[in-house]
Amino acid sequence: MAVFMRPPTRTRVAAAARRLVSHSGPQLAGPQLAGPLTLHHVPHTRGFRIIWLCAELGVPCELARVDFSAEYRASPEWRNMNPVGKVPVLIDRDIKLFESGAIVQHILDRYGSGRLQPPRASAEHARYMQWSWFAEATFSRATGELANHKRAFNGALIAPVMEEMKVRARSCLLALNDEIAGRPYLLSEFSAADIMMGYALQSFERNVGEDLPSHAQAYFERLKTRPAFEAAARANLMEDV
Ligand SMILES: N[C@@H](CCC(=O)N[C@@H](CS)C(=O)NCC(=O)O)C(=O)O
Repeated sequence: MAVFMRPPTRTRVAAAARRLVSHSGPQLAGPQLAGPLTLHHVPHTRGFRIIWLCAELGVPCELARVDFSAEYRASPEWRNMNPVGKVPVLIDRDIKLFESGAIVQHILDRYGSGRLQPPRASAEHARYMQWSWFAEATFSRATGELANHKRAFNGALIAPVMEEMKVRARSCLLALNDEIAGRPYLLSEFSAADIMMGYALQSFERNVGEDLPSHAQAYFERLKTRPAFEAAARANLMEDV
C-alpha cells in the first residue's frame, strides 16, 4: 500500500455515491439521495476540480448552474456568494466557501478520511501544498488572465499583454514538464495536487492552445484516463442542470 493511502470510509451515502458516480457522473446524487455538498458552477471553469475530487472520493455533490454574465456576477445576490463575483462556490451545510483550492482542502479534510493527501507536516505534504498552490496561484493565474482578457477586451485584444501571459504560462508548463519526467504523478501516488494541476492543464489547452511538451502531455493523458476524471468531465458539461 502506498505511503498515504488509507482505506476509504464506507458510509452508506458514500458507497451509494460511488455507484452513482460510476454510472452517471458525480452530480447525480438525485433528490432521493441528496448529498450535503452543493457546488455553484459554470462548465469548463475551476469547479471542475471539485467535481473531479468528489468523483474520486465517492462524495455526492450536486451542481447548481451560475449565470456567468458580467451583470449577474456583479449583482448583490452573487456578490453575497462570492465577494469578487467569481466561480466556484461550495455550500456544505454550515459553510460557504469560495477559492477552488480551499474547497478541495476542505472536502479532503472533512470527507477524505486521509485519502489523496499525504500526512500533515510530512515532507510529502509540503510538496503537496507547493504543487497545489503552484497549480492555482502561479500556473492557472497566467492562463486565467488570458481568459479574462479575452472576455474583457473581446475584439480588441492587446497583443503584448496576451503574449506576456502566454510566456508566463509556458514557463509554468516547462517547470511541470521537468518535474513530472520519469514519474506518473506529482507525488509518490495520485493526489489532490494532480487534481489542482489537471485543471491548470485544461486551462492551458483552452487558453494557450499549444502542444504540451512530452512529459506533461503523457501526464495529462494519464490523468484523463482515470474513471473519475471521465465521470467528472461528463458532469462538468451540466447538460441536465
Ligand atoms: N483563485 C480562484 C479563481 C477563481 C476564478 O478566477 N474563476 C473564474 C472561472 S474559472 C472566474 O470566475 N472568472 C471570472 C472573472 O474573473 O471575472 C479559485 O481558484 O477559485
